[in-house]
Amino acid sequence: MDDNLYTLLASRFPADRGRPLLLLEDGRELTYGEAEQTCSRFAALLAGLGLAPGERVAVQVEKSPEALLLYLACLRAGLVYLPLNSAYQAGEVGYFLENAEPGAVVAQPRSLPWLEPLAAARGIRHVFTLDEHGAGTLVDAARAGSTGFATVPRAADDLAAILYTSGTTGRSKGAMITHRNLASNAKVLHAYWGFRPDDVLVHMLPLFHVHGLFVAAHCVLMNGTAMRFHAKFDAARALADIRRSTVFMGVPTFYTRLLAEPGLDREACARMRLFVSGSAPLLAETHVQFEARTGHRILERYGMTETGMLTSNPLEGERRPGTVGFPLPGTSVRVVGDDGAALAAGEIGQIQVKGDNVLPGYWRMPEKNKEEFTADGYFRTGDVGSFSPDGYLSIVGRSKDLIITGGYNVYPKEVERAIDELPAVAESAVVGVPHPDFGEAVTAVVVPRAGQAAPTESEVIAWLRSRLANFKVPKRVFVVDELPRNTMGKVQKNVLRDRYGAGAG
Ligand code: MCA
Ligand code: AMP
Repeated sequence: MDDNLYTLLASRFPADRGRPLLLLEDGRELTYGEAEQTCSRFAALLAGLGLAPGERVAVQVEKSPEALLLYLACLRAGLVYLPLNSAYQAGEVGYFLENAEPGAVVAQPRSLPWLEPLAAARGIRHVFTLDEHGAGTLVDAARAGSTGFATVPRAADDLAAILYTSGTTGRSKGAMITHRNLASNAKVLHAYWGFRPDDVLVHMLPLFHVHGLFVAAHCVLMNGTAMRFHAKFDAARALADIRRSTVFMGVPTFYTRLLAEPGLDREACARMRLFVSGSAPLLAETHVQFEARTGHRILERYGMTETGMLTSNPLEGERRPGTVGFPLPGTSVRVVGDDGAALAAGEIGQIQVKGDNVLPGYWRMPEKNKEEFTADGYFRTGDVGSFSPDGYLSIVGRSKDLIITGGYNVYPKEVERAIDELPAVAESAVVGVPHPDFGEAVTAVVVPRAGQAAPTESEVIAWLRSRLANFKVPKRVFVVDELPRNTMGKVQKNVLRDRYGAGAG
């Protein structure tokens, strides 16, 4: 029995392989047949390098059709796909390469000057390029490869991907995602959201995180239908495509930006059947405004990199603003108190989850696995919430110190550490404050070192830009004499959020 996710997906491809998988911005189409062939060539190339099943392939590229096919090729070759946000800087990528020990790296050509030495220092022999147009040494090397690559069988518990998520300590953890995790979630979402033979999805999410790579793309592949595939989100283009499509998936920022488009109305959305939001809290106000303008009630769902999708508002029935709906079939979700006992509806506690979609653990971090799972096998999400009496889950906060900005996660500790490396800084605190576009804006509060000239806002920002992915760089930096602390000496981040909340928008 082959539990390779690719085998499942391929079993759902249309019998007529001349049907389109990708409808591209320039009017070109990529058919299922063409996708299969290119994917086969990539898989043959990787396997031909001598990479054994289970070895990691790190990929830091911009979105392109080839990037999607490279992911599928890794599945097909039994390799473990390790996607990295294209905004990550050398220091961030260096850690991932060190920790995951990939056998090959595929990178943006512009990264080669720093990436090649990093890879060489870690003994990674194979480095390929792939640019935003889908060209590069990867494609060149694969050109002559076989179009009949035989998919490598995998067991359900074999790894399909490793996705790094930052930790509250500032150290990233590799979430190990198995073929079972992905297949179970793909089947459930495809059914729960009622995919139809005539569906066309507008795909504007990045491909290096769960939402765009697994949730959106897997639904389309499971459906054997087409997606309108864009390099990135753009509200005007989204609106143009919504007029001729049926399903849209996005983070809340996509929806607030769509609402700013004067052309967003019922007529523009007449062909649409489903708008899905996730990755960050959707304001009830956005939900209500969207319905008033379009007649559509956005379906909000909740998930994590470590778990895939966990809960969803219903396709049929009430989609309740400010809630993330019901546990998905096969996923068990409970809200527990500090003593670990399950709480009654209406009570607020820690959200814990279990199911075939939940990761087996973090890559090479046995001690973390002990902390993050309960004795009876539930994963601690770090999210805080409560169930309504009729079973809708609401997320009311997080016990983890995390900022979600435009759907991307930023762990304050990582940014604070980078700021504290500045010689003129004594200490710093990073918080998320409300932001009309990104939901939360990363905001830094900095205490200068005694006797030194205080760093300016622009100096701190310039310093961070060279070290961290751009979305982690604070939108504002405030210099203060001291940080507010409680009697235990702990920085009162809530005080900072209140104090600087108004200044960051
Ligand atoms: C870009 N910038 C940001 C963000 N993105 N700042 C804060 N937060 C962001 N998310 C900054 C850049 O640093 C840059 O600043 C300026 O905005 C313009 O950059 P650009 O790339 O042009 O921005 P954009 O195209 O407008 O991007 C905004 C975006 C994008 C469309 C909201 O961030 C996006 O696609 N987000 C989706 C993230 C996502 O897929 N999350 C799912 C994770 P400067 O010019 O100063 O450098 S998966 C997940 O969370 C779980 C599993 C789940 O439940 O789905
Ligand atoms: P990530 O680790 O990037 O996958 O982010 C997962 C986190 O995003 C979750 O633990 C939640 O805190 C948050 N999240 C995802 N979807 C939602 C949602 N619909 N509402 C509120 N928070 C969400």
